[in-house]
Amino acid sequence: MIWRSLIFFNLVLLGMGHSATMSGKVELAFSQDLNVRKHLDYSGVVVWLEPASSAAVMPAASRHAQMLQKNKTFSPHVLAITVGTTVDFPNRDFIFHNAFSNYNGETFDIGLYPPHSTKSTVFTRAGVVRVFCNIHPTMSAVIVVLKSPYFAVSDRNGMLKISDIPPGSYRLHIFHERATEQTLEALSRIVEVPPDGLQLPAISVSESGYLQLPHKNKFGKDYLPATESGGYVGTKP
Ligand SMILES: [Cu+2]
Repeated sequence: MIWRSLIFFNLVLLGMGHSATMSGKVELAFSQDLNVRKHLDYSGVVVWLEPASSAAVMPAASRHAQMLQKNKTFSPHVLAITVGTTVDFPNRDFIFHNAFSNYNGETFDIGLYPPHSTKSTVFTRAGVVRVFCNIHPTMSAVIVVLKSPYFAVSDRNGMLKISDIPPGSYRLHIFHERATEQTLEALSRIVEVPPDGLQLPAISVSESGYLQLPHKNKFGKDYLPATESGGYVGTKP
């Protein structure tokens, strides 16, 4: 009897329509990044939905994610997660790496760790976390920590898809690391997700007004030249 009620209850939940899908396509305009211009790489745009009414219940999403360190590159370069998610940073290189952030969002530092080991950190604050490696100035990544489980990151073609959305009214938000806050705010809008899903009109994200500044190491100082061999230890706070 209990089993029968449980099955019935689950069917009711399924019947409530947690199944709408929103698809879209983004492109990056006015980019100063040569790769974007030459290869039309539209990856790394984060799109997410927050219920327009604060009363709406947000289900818990996946609580574990991964950002690899491989070929002196963080992969993926842009990672979107929900608040409370643990991110593992496996080091798949033959050299030491670090990951830290001291810029807006959540600040963390997982220390210097050897090849083929891993370190993890939990992200408990919503916001944009810019991630760097304290010994390799060219390494950078972005972790976007969201309160909503309804998010997607665009692929190289700019395609994105968010599944299992309860139909309803949402505010759509967009983030891209090379777009200004004003640009991103102007792209935010209310969308209605009907039970049979939603195809967004194409979204163009302008990189106009973006200024790339060299970032500092974890002590807030400039990176030393050739820090590969022990520069980490030698860097004075
Ligand atoms: Cu590194």
